[in-house]
Amino acid sequence: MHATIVTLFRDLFTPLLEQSVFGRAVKRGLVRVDFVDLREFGEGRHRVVDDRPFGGGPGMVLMAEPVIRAVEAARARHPRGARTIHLSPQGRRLDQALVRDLASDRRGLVLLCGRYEGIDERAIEVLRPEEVSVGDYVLSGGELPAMVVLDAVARLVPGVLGDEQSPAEDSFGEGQGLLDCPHYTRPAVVRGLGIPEVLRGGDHAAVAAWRHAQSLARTRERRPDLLHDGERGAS
Ligand code: 4FV
Repeated sequence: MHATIVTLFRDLFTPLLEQSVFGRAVKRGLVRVDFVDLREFGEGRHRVVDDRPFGGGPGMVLMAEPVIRAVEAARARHPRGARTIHLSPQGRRLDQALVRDLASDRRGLVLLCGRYEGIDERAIEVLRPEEVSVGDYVLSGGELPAMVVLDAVARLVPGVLGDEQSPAEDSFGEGQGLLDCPHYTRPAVVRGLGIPEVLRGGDHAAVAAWRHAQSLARTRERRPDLLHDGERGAS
């Protein structure tokens, strides 16, 4: 996995690149992340990248030319081509199916992080990026959404998750698309609360059946929208 991040704030990514699962994947060379600093493509000696919106209104807008040049520079780092993703509330909602699609794509990733009120629309018309949203709320920038994409995709890169975890078992894992089942670990009693007996029986088939039933029940209860018609029926 090779991702190039176009941003004004690359230091926001440092903790992700140095710690935990993602940090280990970077150290082991399974994931490569580099940056294009949008400021370097700013105009004039003050390297301006934003200006007031045509038509008035609050805030500032990222100028088209600096964004276009920065993304072109990022794309040039991907000889096998790259998918350009603009993180934006106007985009397709990120879900595990899109994450799987991105992870299975041999091309690199260019992640464009907006700031201020957004990016001049002509940069979008010229670059024609895929637009992806992490949720229906407004953040201060595209950096956090970009980190969400990086972390979710990296988990599906072979070797990133040690054998202690398998993406298939994750929520929304391969083909299931269900919420995850409850998890328990030692001690067997916590504040007087025990654990489901089936988990102590050692009968793997029974455990798997119980976990699937729990996932289905939870999904029906909390996210019926995730269920296919057949699954929605009576328990
Ligand atoms: C966002 C989201 C998001 C909007 C304007 C950055 C901000 C600012 N990106 N999913 N939700 N972006 O709120 O992806 O430029």
